[in-house]
Amino acid sequence: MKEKILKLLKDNKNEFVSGQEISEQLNVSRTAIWKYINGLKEEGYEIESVSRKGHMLLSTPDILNYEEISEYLSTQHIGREIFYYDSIDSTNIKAKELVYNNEGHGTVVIAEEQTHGRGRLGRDWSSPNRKGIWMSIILKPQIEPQDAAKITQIAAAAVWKAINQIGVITQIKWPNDIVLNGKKVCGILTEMSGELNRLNYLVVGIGINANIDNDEFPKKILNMATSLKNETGKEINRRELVALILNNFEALYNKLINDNSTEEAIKICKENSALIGKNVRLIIKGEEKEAKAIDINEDGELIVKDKEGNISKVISGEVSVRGLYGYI
Ligand code: BTX
Repeated sequence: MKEKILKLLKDNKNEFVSGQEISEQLNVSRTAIWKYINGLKEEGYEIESVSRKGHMLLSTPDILNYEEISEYLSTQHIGREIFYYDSIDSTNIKAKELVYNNEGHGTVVIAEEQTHGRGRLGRDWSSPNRKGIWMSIILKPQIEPQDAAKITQIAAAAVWKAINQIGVITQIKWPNDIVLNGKKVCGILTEMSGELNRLNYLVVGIGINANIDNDEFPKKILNMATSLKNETGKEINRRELVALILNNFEALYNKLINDNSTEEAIKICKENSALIGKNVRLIIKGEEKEAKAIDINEDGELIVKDKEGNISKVISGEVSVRGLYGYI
């Protein structure tokens, strides 16, 4: 009911909607309306309530709940169920808990703040309150476990496309980062549960530094991290960006599931790669080796050429890639 009342107020933004009108349209008592309106006010919606005139929505808070995101959402399944939290340890951890409670394919977990945001290989992910997009998508695809890496490339392409749609051109640093002006604005953490030849589920965690100011980053990552706002000077509409990512993700994901095709996603990852054509350092289980990144294949693997001219594939799981002199 709260969503319906909010929609009615939104449809009549900056106009009063009388209690009677709400009551008649939504078949709800006046007392209940007050309760919902007060709830909305507590969430940060600015609503003017005047006796005999009714309620007028003046402004909506910058929050990432379903009501705010759905305005921009055009998906069928992904993000149609959103679990929204003010502050939790990690959206990936919560998503996995939800799977155990039978939450299904397409459910998305979003938090305004993560107290233990996680990166790959046990690393931390800094996730300050209301400054970024910290979300995880639950997927239950019928694919082989070894195809899970394709999903990370699909997510990277979806994020790249979404950021492009709001007018910012970034690069993709295989396998799981989006970079802007040589610094990281987004990281993706895909986790899976499965057996040897059966995948139970995947959780795709996406972290985007939307409106973080420089002094809000931990000092030790300032040389490699930035935010979209920092680089463009513009405040990012986080709810629109969330919806664009989910819209793009669903379209690219459906191509994999329905046509077994990663063509468009990989094309985006290749054409906007921060690595292809560059000499890179591959760090695999503490060991470093130098090679030139030459391609990304349709399975989402990086193709590299070493000094002797040997060509090999790099699979994303255990590898970190760095530029010869810095992060890229
Ligand atoms: P990664 O292992 O590639 O990157 C982690 C490294 O990036 C850290 O060790 C640190 O150096 C640096 N770093 C930490 N925080 C940030 C930041 N905000 N911006 C840029 N660099 C940073 C990348 O792992 C995958 C990150 C996924 C994060 C999402 S958020 C939603 C979901 N929930 C969760 O716990 N993780 C994912």
